[in-house]
Amino acid sequence: MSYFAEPYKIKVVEPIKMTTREERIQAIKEAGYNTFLLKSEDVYIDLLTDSGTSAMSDNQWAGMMLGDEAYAGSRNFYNLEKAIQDVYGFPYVVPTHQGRGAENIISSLLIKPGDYVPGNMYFTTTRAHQERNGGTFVDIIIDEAHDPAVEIPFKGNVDLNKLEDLINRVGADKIPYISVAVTVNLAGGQPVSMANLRDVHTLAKKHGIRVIFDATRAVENAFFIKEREEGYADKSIKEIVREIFSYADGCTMSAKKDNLVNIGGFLALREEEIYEEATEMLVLFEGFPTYGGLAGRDMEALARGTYEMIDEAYIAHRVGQVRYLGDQLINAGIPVMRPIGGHAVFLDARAFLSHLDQEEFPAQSLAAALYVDSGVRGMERGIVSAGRDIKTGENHKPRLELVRLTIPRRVYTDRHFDVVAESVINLYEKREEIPGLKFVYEPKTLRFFTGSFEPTKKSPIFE
Ligand code: PLI
Repeated sequence: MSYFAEPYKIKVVEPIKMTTREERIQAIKEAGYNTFLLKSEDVYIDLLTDSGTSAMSDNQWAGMMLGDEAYAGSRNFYNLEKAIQDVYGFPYVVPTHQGRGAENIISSLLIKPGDYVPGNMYFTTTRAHQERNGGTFVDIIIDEAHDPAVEIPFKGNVDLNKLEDLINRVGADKIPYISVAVTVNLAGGQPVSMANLRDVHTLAKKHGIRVIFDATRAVENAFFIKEREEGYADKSIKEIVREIFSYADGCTMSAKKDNLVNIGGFLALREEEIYEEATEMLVLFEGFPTYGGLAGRDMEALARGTYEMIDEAYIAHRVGQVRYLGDQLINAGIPVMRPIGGHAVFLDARAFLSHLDQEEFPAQSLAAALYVDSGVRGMERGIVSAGRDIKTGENHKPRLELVRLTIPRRVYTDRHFDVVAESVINLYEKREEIPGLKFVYEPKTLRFFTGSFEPTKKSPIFE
């Protein structure tokens, strides 16, 4: 059986508000056509992100009551440390409030001005921290990852030639570490193969360069390896996760994704010296080493979530539910990023709204139009998210211009995804009417969060 019903049942429900089209037109106008600025209570099905939006289990909630809120030496920290050592295989664990807390620490410790940080496609906060510390991000993902239509099993792979060329061009001493995301968020949640991770590690070690993984959705990556890579079908998800991380010197983690918690993150490391330096930064920016940026109860929920995420039935259903939505759209001929990834379905806004120029922000407009149509909230992942080049001030123009429909873990039923599919198909039928947008307010950093827009012309879509 490839896709089965939820391997859990519902014990608590959270009612959601139904809104009218008129209310939604007003709400999106007030939000400056930016779905980040909508009030959550005005949203029917919230697919903005899978970050911190998971439903926790009864076991995790029970653990919350066992929070030991001591400033130092909380028992929940030791439970968390043990879980991370066991599941990921790193000896040193630095708890942070979320992923970017870990990114701040590792980037500040390892990157010097003038350095280069190769990575398999950028992620917004990851690149922002690298640049803040004087590094230049260099994209070393395979070319196919930038084409939404190419269907290959491991579209998140590193192009080893691009990596080797960079090492030869700038020298290994200018590369503090290679940053590898498993899976690759902005490439559509696409996985990296085990063989590729192994090869990156071998090449890095040949040149004495560290490899730091972004572990945010590594369990989803492990599922794809089990499903698609020869020799892994009979291995457990836990074994695959352990092997993945055996090819890294450390990882940053936004535990708000894989690990099924609403807040939390960590930096995990293999080298004692870096760990010691990291804890010095931790006390400055996050908190004491046995809590970082977290309450005892949060660390307990995270420790328990770290085991729930590697449950075979859980992860098969998780990826299957994302695919359930994706397949409905593919069958209806909607242009989406192929193949369907681990955490989200990405609409290809460039193909969907081929009448718009990329500088009219097609994905931003499509996300706003979807909200008005059905109260479904997605997120722009295209030219707005990519921001401007820090040297030239010009817009980065990514080939991928996407609307991300991100699936929270254990939150919605398949019926919700039927509604989402119906709305996207409805919009596709009247896509010519969807207008472009222009900035009314453009923040200097991470502009997608708080920027606001207005339509370039009047359209029935927004009236
Ligand atoms: O949001 P944080 O600070 O816990 O984590 C930052 C972060 C790092 N790496 C990756 C791959 C992410 O996806 C990520 C956060 N992602 C968000 C918020 C998202 O909506 O995808």
